[in-house]
Amino acid sequence: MVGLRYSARKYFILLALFLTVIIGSWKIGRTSETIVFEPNDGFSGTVEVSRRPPEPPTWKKLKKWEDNLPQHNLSLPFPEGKTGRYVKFSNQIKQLGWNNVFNEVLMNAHLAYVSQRSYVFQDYYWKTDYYSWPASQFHDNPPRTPLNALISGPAAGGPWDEGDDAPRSISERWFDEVCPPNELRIVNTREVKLAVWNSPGIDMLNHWADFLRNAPERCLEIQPDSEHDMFPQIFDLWMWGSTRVLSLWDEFSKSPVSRLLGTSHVVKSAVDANEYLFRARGSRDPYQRMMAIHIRRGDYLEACYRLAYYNSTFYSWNLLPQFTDSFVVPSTMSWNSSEYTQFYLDRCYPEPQAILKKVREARKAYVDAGGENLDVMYLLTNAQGDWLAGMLSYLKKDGWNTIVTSKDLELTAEQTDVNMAIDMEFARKAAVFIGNGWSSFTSNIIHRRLVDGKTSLSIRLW
Ligand SMILES: Nc1nc2c(ncn2[C@@H]2O[C@H](COP(=O)(O)OP(=O)(O)OP(=O)(O)O)[C@@H](O)[C@H]2O)c(=O)[nH]1
Ligand SMILES: *[C@@H]1O[C@H](CO)[C@@H](O)[C@H](O)[C@H]1NC(C)=O
Ligand SMILES: *[C@@H]1O[C@H](CO)[C@@H](O)[C@H](O)[C@H]1NC(C)=O
Ligand SMILES: *[C@@H]1O[C@H](CO)[C@@H](O)[C@H](O)[C@H]1NC(C)=O
Repeated sequence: MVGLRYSARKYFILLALFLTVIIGSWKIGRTSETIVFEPNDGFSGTVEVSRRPPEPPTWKKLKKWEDNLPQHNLSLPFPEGKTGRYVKFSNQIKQLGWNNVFNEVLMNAHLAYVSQRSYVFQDYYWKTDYYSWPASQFHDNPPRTPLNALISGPAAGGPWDEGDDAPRSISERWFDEVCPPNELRIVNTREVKLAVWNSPGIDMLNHWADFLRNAPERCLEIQPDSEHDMFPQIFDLWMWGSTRVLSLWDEFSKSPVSRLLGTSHVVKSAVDANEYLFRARGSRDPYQRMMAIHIRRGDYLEACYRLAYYNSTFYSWNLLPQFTDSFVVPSTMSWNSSEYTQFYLDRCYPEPQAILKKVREARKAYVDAGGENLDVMYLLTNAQGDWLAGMLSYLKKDGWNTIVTSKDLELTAEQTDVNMAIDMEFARKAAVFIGNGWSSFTSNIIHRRLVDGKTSLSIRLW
């Protein structure tokens, strides 16, 4: 078909972007050798063996709960039930870090919402390296976590606003019931995507929404064009890793998908169980006095070198212009010089003195603007042993009376499974948050903070 293949020039640009983004956010380059040399650091999100419950959870009850959602009922009137309109995005990215998946889940759910179709939610499929238990203990390969363990809200089947008659999201298991093969239209992304493959995010959204709204079939399944498109997502990594995403912010941040996004019951239970750690000094609301800092370590050093080599910008919402800590390389620095690379490392992989400096500056700016004094610190990290001990002693000297890290949490098997979402929840609630501009983990925390109404002054980037 004419126009299907990208022209050679476009392909070249795509390839350059591919390298940028892959290395920036995906770390597909992490080889088994890296893991052998850095047995702990290779597994950034996972809980150390000594802290990990012996068996991974089966999620039996939660799966049953999902199966029993009230919208899983053929008798419901339009736009739900057997006459309802549905869209399943089978091109959604799988087996990557949770946060690369999470931003796409939310944006697809918003797309389904504006298209007046029920969004089909799916389990989170782990990138096996990141799972907290070894392959010998997997219940499924790759391991899967029900979406409702990680989040709650309309994207995961929760209710819309009162009075909003949009169809609720359904599970992929229910999709097979309500959309039998003879009523299903399969759409390959190539049929729709090419027209907007390099457009501002908002144009991609509107183009797909028109298509999904106008398609007469009740049941649509979007399948990936894996043959021609390296990232066959609707909102793909080219978009998340560039300023094209920003045109979506206004609409997306006001969407009920964002406003009604909630914390899962599993995450909430872990926050409740561990919150006492932050009350060492008996304060009423520890979050009002809390700064949360996201420090990527271990494998991230390698990633930061590559981010510099490929001139990577910040990721997604970290690019929003209202933040004071934007990242612009001075034009006087020449690419791939040691000065240029160091400029990236200072921001991407800050050393303890730089971390302290930023923490002081962020605290001062917050207090000067009328914020409460901050003396509770939550340090979210994949850093190990010695490095962390050193960092903690510096912070203590700097007047942080209560310091808690990811390693201090006590978690059940279910909570261990979703440990990244628990860290993100503490970072969401803290008065001030400092994150890593290249990280999707940071970007999704920022999304929630802004939707919660937190100020841009309370959101800092190394
Ligand atoms: N608990 C916890 N997990 C983390 C932290 N930083 C990174 N991770 C996890 O480390 C794992 C590997 O990260 P990535 O593949 O990079 O995943 P990601 O969630 O998309 O995030 P980014 O790398 O930040 O873009 C993921 O499961 C992350 O959620 C942290 O501070 N705390
Ligand atoms: C399914 O929906 C119908 C119509 O609203 C309702 O009468 C019925 O009780 C529902 N079934 C279940 C199991 O909730
Ligand atoms: C990064 O920038 C330099 C200098 O502008 C350029 O030569 C190089 O091709 C760029 N690399 C990528 C992957 O865009
Ligand atoms: C970039 O810098 C590194 C380290 O100095 C060097 O080994 C490499 O050859 C350089 N690459 C290019 C394309 O200049």
